[in-house]
Amino acid sequence: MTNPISTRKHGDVLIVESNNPPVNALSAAVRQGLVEAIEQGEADDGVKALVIACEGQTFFAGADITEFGKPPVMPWLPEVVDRIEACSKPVVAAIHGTALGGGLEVALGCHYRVAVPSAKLGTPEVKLGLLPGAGGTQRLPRVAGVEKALQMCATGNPIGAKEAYESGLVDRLIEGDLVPHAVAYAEEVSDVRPLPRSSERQDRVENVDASVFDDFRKANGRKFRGFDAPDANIRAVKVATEKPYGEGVIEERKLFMELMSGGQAKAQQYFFFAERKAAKIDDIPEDTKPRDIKRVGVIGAGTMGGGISMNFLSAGIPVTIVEMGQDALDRGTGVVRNNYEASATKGRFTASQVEQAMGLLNPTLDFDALADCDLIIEAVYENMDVKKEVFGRLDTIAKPGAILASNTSYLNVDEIASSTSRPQDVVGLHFFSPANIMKLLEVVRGAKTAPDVLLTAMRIGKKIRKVPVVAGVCHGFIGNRMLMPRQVEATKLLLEGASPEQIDKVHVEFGMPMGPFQMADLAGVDIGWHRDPNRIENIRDALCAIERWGQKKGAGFYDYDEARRPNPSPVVQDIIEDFAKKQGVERREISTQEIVERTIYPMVNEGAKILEEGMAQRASDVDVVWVYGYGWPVYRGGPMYWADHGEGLQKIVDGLKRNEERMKPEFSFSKLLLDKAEKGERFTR
Ligand code: T1G
Repeated sequence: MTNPISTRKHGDVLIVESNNPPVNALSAAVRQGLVEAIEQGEADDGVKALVIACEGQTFFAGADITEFGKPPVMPWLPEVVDRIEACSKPVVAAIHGTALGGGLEVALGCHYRVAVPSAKLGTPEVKLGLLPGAGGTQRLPRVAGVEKALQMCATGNPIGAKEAYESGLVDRLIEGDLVPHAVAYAEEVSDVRPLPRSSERQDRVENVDASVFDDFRKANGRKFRGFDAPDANIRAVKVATEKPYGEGVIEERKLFMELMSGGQAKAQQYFFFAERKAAKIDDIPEDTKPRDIKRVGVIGAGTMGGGISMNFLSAGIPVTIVEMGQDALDRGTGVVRNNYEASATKGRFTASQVEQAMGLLNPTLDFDALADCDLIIEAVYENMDVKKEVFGRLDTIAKPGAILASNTSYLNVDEIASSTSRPQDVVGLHFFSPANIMKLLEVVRGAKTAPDVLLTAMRIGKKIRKVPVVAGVCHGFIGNRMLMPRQVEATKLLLEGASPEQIDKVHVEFGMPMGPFQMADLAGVDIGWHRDPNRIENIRDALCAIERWGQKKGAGFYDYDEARRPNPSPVVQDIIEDFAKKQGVERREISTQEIVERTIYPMVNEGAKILEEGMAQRASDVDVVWVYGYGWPVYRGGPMYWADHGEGLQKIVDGLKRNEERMKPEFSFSKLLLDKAEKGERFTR
């Protein structure tokens, strides 16, 4: 193993550089090399100061997550950071890319920090179910202040170099070449004594009003609900205001070990790698090249078409958006502008970025304008005939090599492809609504989709900041297919005696953002309704017939007040009881356990069927779909991880068997699930 840390002298400054691609993770070799470099600099009388920098993409992006769960290898990170800080000569951190987690802790161990304006600094440990475990929760508030430390540690969101400079976390912003300027800065401070050691600073952690911690908790209650790590981060930062550094880090270590040994951290670390694995396509040739996407076409300027367009516009890719009529076109482009302006008021975009994005949008009624697009995405009415007609026309207009994508959320992509002479260029790009916000993108691989088309779809998905997951052609692909058994059983449970609020409560307490009926009201109870108010065959038809179409109508499964808060509806309760009577369903008390076994366990069973049919590449992809597409609580890893590590497959099989009769005829066991349970195997690592 070559030493990833190299040293070279520039005048009387020792430059210590890490070369540990891809992100300079603080592996054992890097940690060892840093300690040796510090000792080398300290022992050399010709050295008056040191600079620590990283080659490649980024400054240290944190501890090496691949080492987690393995026996610790010395020196461990807290020791390395303390050794840097104890150096008798000034050490300057030269930051570019992302100084994250242990990487920021190394920078905090340095006496000074300089950064290029594009750099980001953060403590994302909380997203791994952890907290900064190398002194970060004690040094960060001492350098950047308690409020900034709370925001960074408890949310895990990085801040930019400018914000870091304004908070005191960065001492100087470097315009131009980073390392030479960092060396010059080191020259400047080489004689400054006493050395500014972060752990010794008290001015920013004294006389702190203790209410700031509870206020922060309250302000973020919804976001942190169910998670262990955010509160542990808040507690650790609070200790920095109560105890000297030496005692504070002992408390930090205790909290860190508690989190590390807990199930949530394991689930969130599993998910970190699951998300990255989803980007990989297992079975295409290594040398497959993606096609170049310079211009995108979108057909349909409705909610989805507009949202889809925004993803590309925000990534600087021009979009030609086509509609059938001028009114619809104007309405669609108006919605796009309004969305941008609404985001600008929240500080997500500057006014010039909005104009820049809108300047890339080319609205037109002329279908032929799509002829020069490299990727054309259809977002028209969810009807197979309509889609086949659109693709048939596209086939005559689109240039050779253009990728033709459908945004369908259920329909058969192979059948759509069959309406063209180029099925190899057809793929599904299933965006989730709102398309400009939701990160999940199901990339539906047709039987004839070419490898380079699939690869291009995955790459462009990442470029527009989505999390793309490959799905096979089946009804509902991965996410919506697993949603169906949940909805079927939830509706049957209404007839059998459970209320919408009882079922939703079970799901919300499980950690979902909302339950099945709140979700139906949000999306629209009338989605997929046959629209004949006289044809009432189920509870949904009955609600739609009296225009209880959900939140948009102020009433659906719930009544909504002016603040859109859901209230149980006596009208709905009557409809349910009416239906139960008509269908001769005897109502009874339904337990929480039965609701879990009949609405969450069948999702795992369906996920297993998806895997046995090859409709997902791997179980962790199913988990990525559910976390990013539906808000499955990431501290439970995802449906398949939770089945393995949360419930256990045998318990799930037993629960499904207990309810099998009530779930027929829709329900049937996945053979893969039965097989794995019997053999004591797992879906995920
Ligand atoms: N350790 C090991 N591997 C890592 C890694 C890490 N910290 N970060 C990324 N990788 C791998 C990743 O799996 C992928 O591998 C490749 O690098 C590129 O990653 C004591 C305990 C830095 C913003 O949480 O946020 O420090 O798939 O696809 O989009 O207090 O990676 O190619 O085989 O994400 O350019 C805290 C996690 C750790 C940062 C770059 N640090 N990383 O994004 O590339 S805990 C983090 C990221 C800690 C201390 C605590 C991102 C990135 P492969 P990528 P990217």
